Amino acid sequence: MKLLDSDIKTREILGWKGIHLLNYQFSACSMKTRIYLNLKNIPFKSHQINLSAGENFSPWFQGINPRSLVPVLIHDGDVHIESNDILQYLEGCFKNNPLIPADKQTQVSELLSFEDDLHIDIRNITFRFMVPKLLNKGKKAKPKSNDKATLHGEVDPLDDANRKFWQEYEEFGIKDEDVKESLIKMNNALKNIDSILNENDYILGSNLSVIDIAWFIYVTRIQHANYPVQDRHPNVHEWYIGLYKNKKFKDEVQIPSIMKLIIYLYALVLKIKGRGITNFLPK
Ligand SMILES: N[C@@H](CCC(=O)N[C@@H](CS)C(=O)NCC(=O)O)C(=O)O
Repeated sequence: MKLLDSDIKTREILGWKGIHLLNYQFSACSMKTRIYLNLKNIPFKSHQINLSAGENFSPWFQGINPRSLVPVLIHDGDVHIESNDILQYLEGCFKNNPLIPADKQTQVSELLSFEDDLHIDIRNITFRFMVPKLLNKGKKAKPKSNDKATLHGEVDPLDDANRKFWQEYEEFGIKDEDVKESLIKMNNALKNIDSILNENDYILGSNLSVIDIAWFIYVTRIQHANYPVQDRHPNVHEWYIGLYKNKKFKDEVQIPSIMKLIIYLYALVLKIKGRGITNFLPK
């Protein structure tokens, strides 16, 4: 989704030449975009927006993305938001190493949109089983900036939805019924992918595509949350191991040892309390 020049209030970026990615090292959608850029050998300048410190709600960033979300692509001063739109836009610009087969553009678009719909579920699973609430304090949505970017001239409703998510998270955390629902959806999607991978090397058939990148990120994330991928979806596990061997994938999903330790200890506490992920998974 390309923004209009008049949408952008942080005007300095309009003069940026080449490819710039405003992203956060540990954000799922950012990882997806970086892996894509790596696989296509597209040189880009990465600008880190620290979500844990709430930098996505700084007036500077709010003046760029009306949704206050990463990633944002700036290509010769044009601003693009929404990770899946960014991939499809870049594929149109860079024809080398195709990752969206020309004859499957509609299917890819539908599958990316399905994946995007599950983003809230990945959030629920992450913030319920991977990141203790205490560590998410800085994530409270900061007030709307006076110079907020617009979406094609209008106020963007998805920004309010995101702010509401953080407000409810602050008050209630992730509720049992929400995370259960999210796990059902994730389990169903992975079951389906598992049966596809029983017959194919990749999700779209015999060639690697953006759909593999997108699901590689989700599988990374749910594994961190201790979802038993290998037990439940063995073909997905095999496919994942294969992709993980590639540095262009692997390097983008690394997390620091301290984060691994926190995740491990948090999972242990939840397990002892009988509130771990396995207590919520569908049969
Ligand atoms: N549909 C959007 C989702 C973007 C999104 O939710 N990004 C997250 C990181 S993965 C973010 O910026 N979160 C910051 C926040 O919620 O405050 C996309 O694909 O770009």
